[in-house]
Amino acid sequence: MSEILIEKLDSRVVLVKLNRPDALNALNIKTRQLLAKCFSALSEDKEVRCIVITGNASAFAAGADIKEMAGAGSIEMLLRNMNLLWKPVAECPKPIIAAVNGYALGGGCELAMHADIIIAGENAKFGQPEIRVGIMPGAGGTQRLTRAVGKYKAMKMLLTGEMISAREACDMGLVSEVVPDDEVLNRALQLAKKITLMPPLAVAQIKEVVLAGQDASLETALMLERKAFQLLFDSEDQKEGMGAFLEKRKPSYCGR
Ligand code: DAK
Repeated sequence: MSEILIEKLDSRVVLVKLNRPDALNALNIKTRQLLAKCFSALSEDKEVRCIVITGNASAFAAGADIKEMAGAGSIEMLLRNMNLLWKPVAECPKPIIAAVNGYALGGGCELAMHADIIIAGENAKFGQPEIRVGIMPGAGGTQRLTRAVGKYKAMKMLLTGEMISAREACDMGLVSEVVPDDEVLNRALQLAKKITLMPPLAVAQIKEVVLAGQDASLETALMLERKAFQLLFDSEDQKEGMGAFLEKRKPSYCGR
């Protein structure tokens, strides 16, 4: 059985499922290599409009695989160059929805934070417990988390390694929506379906501008927004969307 399972639900939505149940979906090197390969391919697949990533009922992912890191030295960690494997996920231009049940810890929480929308089950638990095993986050935990929830909530999680509930995570801005555990995947897929019906160029521009804008000054970010906004007026889908509104019918977007 592969460490990740990839299912095309229809040609536009792809479900990526982490599949190491015996290790609470801990992200070993093999899993991350497969994830990198999968996200590179999905990024280039013109049919795919939304990706849902999930785990199982017990865990989204309980972190990087501690068994693979325990004996490593710093040069070995450097040579593993794991950031190259996170890149295809971080740079994926398609919307990513994380459907989280159970533990999303360490690298698992960081993987969820690579998503654009996070749907969590009521009993999901989030945390950055790396400090408890003598290290610190290495895939965005100090940065994406702080940007999502602010310094004081982030510091508390990072310095104590304490887990937080899905509700707390939602209240602080780390989760988009909390639903009953058994509805997580359905809700994520429902949102994915909704996104696939939106104009793909606008979807892609929104994702690009939100992510790039976060790291720019407000002035620069607003300029990025303005340029992307103007660009969309040359798309067939802008004419279709506004035409459909005026003609009181449903739009049908072609992605051009
Ligand atoms: N790694 C490896 N195995 C893990 C694991 C992990 N992170 N988490 C759980 N497992 C395994 C357990 O070893 C156990 O396997 P067996 O002993 O049965 O073979 C099985 O999953 C079930 O776990 P437990 O028996 O512990 O289950 P419990 O329900 O009692 O406890 C738990 C669940 C989630 C509270 C506990 O398993 C736990 O504390 N897990 C570790 C959580 C953690 O510390 N996560 C952070 C890991 S460090 C990098 C980027 C990022 C990172 C590193 C590098 N680069 C760019 C270089 C990230 C680092 C991390 O995430």
